[in-house]
Amino acid sequence: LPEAPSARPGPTAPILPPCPDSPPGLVGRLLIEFTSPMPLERVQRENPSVLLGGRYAPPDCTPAQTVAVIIPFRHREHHLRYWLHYLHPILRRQRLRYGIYVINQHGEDTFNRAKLLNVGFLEALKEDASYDCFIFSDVDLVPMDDRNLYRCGDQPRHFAIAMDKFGFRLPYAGYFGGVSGLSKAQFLRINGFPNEYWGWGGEDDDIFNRISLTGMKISRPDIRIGRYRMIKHDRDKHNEPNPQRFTKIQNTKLTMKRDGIGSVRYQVLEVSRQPLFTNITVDIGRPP
Ligand code: UDH
Repeated sequence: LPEAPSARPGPTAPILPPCPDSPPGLVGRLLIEFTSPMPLERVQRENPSVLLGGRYAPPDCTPAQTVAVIIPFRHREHHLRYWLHYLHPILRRQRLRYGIYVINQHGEDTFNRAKLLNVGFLEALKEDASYDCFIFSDVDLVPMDDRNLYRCGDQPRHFAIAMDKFGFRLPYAGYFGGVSGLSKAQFLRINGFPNEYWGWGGEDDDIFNRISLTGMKISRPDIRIGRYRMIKHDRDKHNEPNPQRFTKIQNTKLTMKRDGIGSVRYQVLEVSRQPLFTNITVDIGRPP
């Protein structure tokens, strides 16, 4: 594979001042729609400053963090084009140093979102050991406000708190789904995410439990800023609601020690650096 260009300044690059805490040039509320056609060539043309593999660093300042955005994925190319179209400009305006990782589940066995996110954490770090903030985003969720900053803080962050499909409200107090962010240290403190939730549902509640059980608290943006549009879609094949989810989330305290980032087993089949993202196709096995 070709060497990925580095998003970090080289030895001859000038030393840039730290990026300001509130990025200048944000626009606030955004118009998000999913009706115009969105060919990948167009999205690539719109984002010439993004480096191979979906890496970016601001030209005028040094960010405090390096952010890996991890997307669980299978058969959603159409959604990914909208996501890239909207998110790259937003993340640039937020003055982030970042990389985009699409973790593509190989084969047609039952989908496993949380296990794919664990794979994303490990594989992103293999590419660049300087990642210290991990944002986990569904491919069909686009923020409606660029003041919703994709960065990590002293507590795990929940970004997608006001989705259109839930009437722009949090569906329940412990909801942690859609888009969330943990620093490397926070992620390791909860032993990462569970690997044993096959099919739809429950894994986000298990992650919420892990966070509470380790004495951390969820941080959230203002409800007017944490608004999201979801791309409408039918239920995917091979991601049926998991009937075990209700009992499993009762047992997080017992399972989180043995099931997590320390026990994840998988095989990377392909790493492919595309112009706007890195695609990692992975065999994560199948439910027992
Ligand atoms: N995902 C895929 N491919 C799949 C399944 C899931 O890429 O086959 C990823 C994708 O990033 C998606 C995320 O996992 O955004 C979460 O899955 P989801 O979008 O299916 O979950 P959500 O709760 O929808 O958004 C549930 C089905 C809704 C059916 C509504 C019918 N009107």
